[in-house]
Amino acid sequence: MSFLGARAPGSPVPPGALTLYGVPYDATSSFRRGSRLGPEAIRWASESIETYSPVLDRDLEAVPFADAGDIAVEGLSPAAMVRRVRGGIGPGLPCILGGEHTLTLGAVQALTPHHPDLVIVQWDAHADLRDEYRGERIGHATVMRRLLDGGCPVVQLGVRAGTREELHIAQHRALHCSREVMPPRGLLDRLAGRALYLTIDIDVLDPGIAPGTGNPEPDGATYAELLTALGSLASHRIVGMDLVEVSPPCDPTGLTPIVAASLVREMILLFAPRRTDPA
Ligand SMILES: [Mn+2]
Repeated sequence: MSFLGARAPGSPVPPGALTLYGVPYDATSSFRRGSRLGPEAIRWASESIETYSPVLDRDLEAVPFADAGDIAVEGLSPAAMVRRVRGGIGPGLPCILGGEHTLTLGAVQALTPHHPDLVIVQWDAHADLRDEYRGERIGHATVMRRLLDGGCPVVQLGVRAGTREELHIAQHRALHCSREVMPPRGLLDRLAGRALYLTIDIDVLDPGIAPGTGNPEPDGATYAELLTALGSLASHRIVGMDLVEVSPPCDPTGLTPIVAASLVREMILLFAPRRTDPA
């Protein structure tokens, strides 16, 4: 099954088109697993929503994009999964459906050779800045620390949970870290022209909207707040993005994959090259 509106498998898309990938992996999830089922649930839920976004006044029908299916990661160690993701991303604008947050490492490693000035913009309830977690250095709780240690500038938005040490590191080493989901004006100006990778942990949203995630935190953002924040980067240079930590079994109502599918639609409509764009 492909995401709503994706070109049929095998049919050509223009060079540079957005391509969706699933990474069904949750081996390091610490509390409630199930995000390996996220990509398929998001694709399935996408059938229940419209291709048209009234907020953006744009339609997926006008955006040529592909769904490359899932990257085969079952049974791999976290390090091997990261390598598989790094090798599995082709040309064009990747948009990855998780799966646990660890996959962001592989995506960023695939992009940095082409975009050495890459900046990570993260929406997440958690800082994910631990040096290690349960003896592992590669995992969903350490992913942003590995990126930071690797020299990637990181912007953190919507962060409202972490250890004292993590939040200290965020304040001193991140380009920006705030509880707010909206990037401040000055930061938007600083990011203009830079290659940006957007990573959205679904838990940045309030658990009342998106309970289906491994580590829900109260007092999160509304859907509209997140959408407005994403929209603030609509004119920036986005070279990759992901939506992670959707864990369908944690949400018996089935709401979370539908919210996630809506969000993916808006991400595509905001950031994918459009057919009407001048060549
Ligand atoms: Mn998180």
